[in-house]
Amino acid sequence: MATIEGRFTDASNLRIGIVVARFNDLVTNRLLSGCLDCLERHGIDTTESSDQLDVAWVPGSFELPVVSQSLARTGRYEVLITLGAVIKGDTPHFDVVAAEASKGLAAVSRDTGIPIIFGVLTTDNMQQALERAGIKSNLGWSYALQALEMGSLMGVLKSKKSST
Ligand code: INI
Repeated sequence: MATIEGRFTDASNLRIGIVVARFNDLVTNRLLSGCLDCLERHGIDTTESSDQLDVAWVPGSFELPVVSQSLARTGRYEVLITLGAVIKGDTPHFDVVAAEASKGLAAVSRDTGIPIIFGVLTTDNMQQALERAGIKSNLGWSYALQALEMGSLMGVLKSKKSST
């Protein structure tokens, strides 16, 4: 029996792309800083000159899928992280934006075979969003951990494929 799982300790070869929505950037900037903190503490070079990490900004969560698709198709990244905040109080088209972001990202991930971490908060109000972006805990940290696990897991799967 083979147990196939990712690790958190072999990040040195990973290349990660992060796509962040500017809409509600009070929240998304905090998610990004939690994310970068976690990646840095797990050995990812997060400096300006890093060739392990790229950060792309888009206007809102609706645009996350198309830019993720573009990045995924470069073949450069083992894993992508998307960060957004869709807040119900702000707009009646909350449901549209949230649904298009989630469906779009799932489709891109399936089509390209690149795992995409879904770091889009969907909340009833700004208070709830801020609580998840640092006031209580910072989910950006969790999204980074999930990216490390998935990036590593994809490497394990690739090595299994080439050894069969
Ligand atoms: N984008 C978000 O990321 N969060 C939101 O809460 C939001 N609201 O409320 O409208 C939002 N809208 C912008 C949308 O993502 C697009 O950027 C815009 O419609 C242009 O295509």
